[in-house]
Amino acid sequence: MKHVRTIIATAFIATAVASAAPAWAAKKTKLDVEIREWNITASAEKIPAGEVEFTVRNKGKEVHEMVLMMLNTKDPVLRLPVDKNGAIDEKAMPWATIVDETEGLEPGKHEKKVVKLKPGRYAFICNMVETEKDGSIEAHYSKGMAVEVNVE
Ligand SMILES: [Cu+2]
Repeated sequence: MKHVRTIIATAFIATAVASAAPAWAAKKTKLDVEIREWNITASAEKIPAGEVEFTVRNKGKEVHEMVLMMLNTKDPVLRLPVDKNGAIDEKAMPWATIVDETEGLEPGKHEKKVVKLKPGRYAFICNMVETEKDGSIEAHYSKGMAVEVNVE
């Protein structure tokens, strides 16, 4: 009888510990994302699912933005469908879901965000479109501003 009681007590403790600190919430993954003309780099290609604290730094000379999207396509991140300007139409992209967005990040500035990510393929993209003095249209995405990060 004594033996059975010990087993029940141990099981109860194990359950209490597990619910207080589930493994996926125990640690926050940190990811550094640097944006500049004309690329984006991330400090890791693969990160674990769960809470991710990412810091976006504008290391360039122009204003940039950062759109974090989950991809439902196998297309390479620099070969996603674009509109006539070479930008991604964020209102018509059945192949992706926006997770987070940082707009108008000035040169030298940074922004920190915390998101919860489930496993999948993600892309950090600068989708800014500017009209130059000569009237030409510059789409930052088409100039190379995207990077892939896989969440496992
Ligand atoms: Cu940009």
